[in-house]
Amino acid sequence: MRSDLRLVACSLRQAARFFIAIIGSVALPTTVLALDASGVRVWLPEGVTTVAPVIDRLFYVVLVITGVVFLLVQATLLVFLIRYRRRPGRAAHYTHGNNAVEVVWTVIPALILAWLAFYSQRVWSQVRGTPPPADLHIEITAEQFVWNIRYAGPDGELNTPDDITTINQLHLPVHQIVLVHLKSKDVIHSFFVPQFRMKLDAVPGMTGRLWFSATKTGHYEIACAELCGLGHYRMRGYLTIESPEEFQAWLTKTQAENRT
Ligand SMILES: [Cu+2]
Repeated sequence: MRSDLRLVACSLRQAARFFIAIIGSVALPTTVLALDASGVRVWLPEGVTTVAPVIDRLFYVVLVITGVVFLLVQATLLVFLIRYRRRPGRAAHYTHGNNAVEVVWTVIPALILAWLAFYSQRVWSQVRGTPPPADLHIEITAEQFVWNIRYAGPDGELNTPDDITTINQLHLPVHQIVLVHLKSKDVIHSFFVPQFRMKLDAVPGMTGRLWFSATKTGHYEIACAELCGLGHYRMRGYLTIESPEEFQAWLTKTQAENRT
């Protein structure tokens, strides 16, 4: 038992030394996070909704934890492979293992996973839980291979004769809470705007619900993130985030075009 412990301690020391040599790589996600926070894009595209920072933080926390565990496991494996390789004249050593070490490497990951479960649940309920009262309701119906977009007309109600409709052109006002009612006419599609950190399947027969508030004006692309047929690659929408005044002007113009 004591010799087992000494063996484990010695190998762990060696693994630690090896790990220190490659610890530079652990600093990578931290650097990426710091650069992202300072506005330099190295990995994820810019996040332009109110919930994007919380989603990104969760992503990087998971990345750092799994990155450290990955490096530790690989370093230990390498050290053991070299240190205990077959050598002439050295007999194999039989060991049943070490209960204390096994308890430690079971309890620590279990605690980390439980903490991550609670942490991600908090983020999930913020992003996909009950939406806050919306400033604007729109309906998006996916179809092979376009996005049909519907705004309420002057009566403020969706699915009435005065609705304003567009194809693939989604304009939204900045800093307003938008609630999307997402539908599909035919097969499963998926509404995806990477900069919004938003992705939701459009399932025939169901109405999905997605809310967000954009924090920056600009032009973005809506991708279909579900292989939905031969034309899937060209199922692309254009999203413009603009000031409320510009949005109103665009809506009025589109309404006039709908009538002609
Ligand atoms: Cu599609």
